[in-house]
Amino acid sequence: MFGRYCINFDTSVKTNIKNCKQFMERTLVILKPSCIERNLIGEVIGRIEKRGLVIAGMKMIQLDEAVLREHYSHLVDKPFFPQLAKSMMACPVIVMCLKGVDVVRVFREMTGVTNGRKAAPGTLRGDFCMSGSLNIIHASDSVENAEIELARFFKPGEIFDYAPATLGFIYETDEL
Ligand code: FUP
Repeated sequence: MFGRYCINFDTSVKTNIKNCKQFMERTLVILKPSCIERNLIGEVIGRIEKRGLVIAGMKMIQLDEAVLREHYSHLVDKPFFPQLAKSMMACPVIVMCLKGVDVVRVFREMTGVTNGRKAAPGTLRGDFCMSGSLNIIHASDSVENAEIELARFFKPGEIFDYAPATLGFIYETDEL
């Protein structure tokens, strides 16, 4: 009787997940003070979960100027850097490691362009921001930078290698 409703779950999916290099792509996300202070944590995490991305690491930390000078080294000489650094230190932030197939590109697209006023509706910035600097999210812009940024914010052992049971319904086996 119940057999009729049993889902034919492919038991090889978990093995594929562990072994698949593609799946192991990771990205670093920061929920900025403008996200925390505006009570948008749940909105952002909800979209991450609903899209099917795996949260492999997550913690709250207080940023300081030294780490921001490193993280935004490409912007340190810009006139807006002091304001950017101040806004990033306004309260603790949440750093996350997300995993998924093509996750760097997928999450950049979910984030939207830098200026919230120009970000497309449907993106996180396009739905929740009106500012070019208070734009709620940081997302790594390349696979290479993602690994550098993850090493900056996470210690070994703070990122977990697990396979949520839902993955067999998020990806086909041959996508993993
Ligand atoms: P992004 O990858 O979209 O986060 O953008 P950038 O790395 O170019 O910029 C990092 C942060 O610097 C932005 F999120 C906001 C801030 N910024 C400004 O305040 N003014 C600018 O003109 C550009 C960036």
